[in-house]
Amino acid sequence: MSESTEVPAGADPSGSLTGTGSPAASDRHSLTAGSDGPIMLHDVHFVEQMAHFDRERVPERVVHAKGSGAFGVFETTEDVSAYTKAALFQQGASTEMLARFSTVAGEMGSPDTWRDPRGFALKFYTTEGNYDLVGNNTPIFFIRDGIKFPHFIRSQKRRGASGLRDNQMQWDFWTQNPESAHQVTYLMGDRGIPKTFREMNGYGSHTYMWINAAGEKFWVKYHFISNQGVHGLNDAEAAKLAGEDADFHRRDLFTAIEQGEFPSWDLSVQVIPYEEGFSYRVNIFDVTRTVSHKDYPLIKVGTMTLNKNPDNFFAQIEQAAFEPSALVPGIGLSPDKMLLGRVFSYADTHRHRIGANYLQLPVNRPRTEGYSYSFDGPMAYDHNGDQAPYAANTVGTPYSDQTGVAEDSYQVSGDQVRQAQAVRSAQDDDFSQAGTMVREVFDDAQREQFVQTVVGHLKGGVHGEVLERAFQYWKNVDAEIGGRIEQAYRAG
Ligand code: HDE
Repeated sequence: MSESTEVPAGADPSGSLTGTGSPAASDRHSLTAGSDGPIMLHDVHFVEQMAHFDRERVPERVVHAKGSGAFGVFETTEDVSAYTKAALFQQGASTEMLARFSTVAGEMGSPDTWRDPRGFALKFYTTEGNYDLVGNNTPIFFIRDGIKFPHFIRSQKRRGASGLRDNQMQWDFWTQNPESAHQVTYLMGDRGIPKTFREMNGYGSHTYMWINAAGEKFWVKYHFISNQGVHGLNDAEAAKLAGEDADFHRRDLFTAIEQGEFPSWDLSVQVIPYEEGFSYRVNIFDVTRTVSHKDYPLIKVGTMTLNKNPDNFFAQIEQAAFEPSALVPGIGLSPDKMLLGRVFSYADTHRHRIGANYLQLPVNRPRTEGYSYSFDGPMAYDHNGDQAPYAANTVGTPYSDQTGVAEDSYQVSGDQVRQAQAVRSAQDDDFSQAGTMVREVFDDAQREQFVQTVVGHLKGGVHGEVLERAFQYWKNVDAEIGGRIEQAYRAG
């Protein structure tokens, strides 16, 4: 008996195309020598479908692999021209943008609700080129020197033999790198697992430079405050959701936008005058530190609203390439060693993950027009026509020729050394700000929850010297909380 060839209800049998655009013979039957015979190699449609399928994936991001995104608009409602000349931050400007939210350590299919910081990556398609602000939902980070980053990330990922994650590795790394205390306190606290992507804040985390039209420089710290409020999940809620719906955060974001409930965030900045930045009591170029809001209050800039879901997840979210090196006039970097390490790493990983011409993809391409001296390469789509491939030339192709002090530069001096950033005061140590969070930001219930969360994490396989060091780590943060953690651990 031969197989049914009935066309299912709703199907359209009017024909599909091959990759070269001609009619495809069949999407349901390969070409064979007789109905029971072998497949013919000259079934080009079959061969093309298989070969393309074999190449359907690009490598997942080495960190922040699981993420979700949406398009939107950033509207500058306030006048901050005293601090920056960037076109996107001039009052009344409205700029199309893309946001991608992510977990850090998990792989592409990992549950959305694992305890982890969340990425908060933004791409603004400005009239002066793309501006990418690639931050997290926490204002701080685990380490202060980029050279430690691969080690830190490997301690969060999987063991060589078992392929399992290992809390012992995590605490071994954290306790040997006490600058992590502030971020680990945040991670184990109430905001350690956001309820949804919509209900978390975003931070630039590093200190960046702003430059106004007169050439004056300022240091800024970005705060995107959620208009949906900030809410978290506890371990039990998160574990339940991880089992029931690993894509809980992705589903929430997509559904909300689909239903017209557009999430929004107000952007404010802390502005630190240029000279003060070098002498403030904590090192503002150390990403493990926050800067007091009393000293530098938030100044509102505008509002970001996400109002459009991707048409295609792979093309627009998986292939989206965010990079802290994408800057526009009026915005610069700072001497933060983590930030400077990142400036190299992102475009490098994009060239590996997506390809040398990743900036030509619709989601990544700038909206500006002009001449560029980047030529050819794999999969070149845009081209330079018959433009002279060298500068300067006698045929008048524009080229750039700035000289002298760079507008977004800062002064540097000293020998080339390998040593940590300068400690500026007694408060500029690794434990003070973490201790303040435990004592002054958490309330009693949050402190109790925090103790339970840390103890639960330690009970997930932390032992021996690392366990002892973990108790000491928390005693250094706050003697009382450290004592409570040790006691609760030993009691249970
Ligand atoms: Fe990243 N990070 N990172 N990071 N990061 C990446 O870039 C890296 C750091 C952050 O949604 C990678 O495209 C180094 C801090 C986000 O596509 C990679 C260092 C902060 C995303 C990379 C850091 C972040 C990434 C992996 C230390 C918060 C997701 C794939 C010097 C302020 C972006 C990719 C997206 C992604 C490197 C530290 C945030 C490998 C070397 C600090 C939100 O390039």
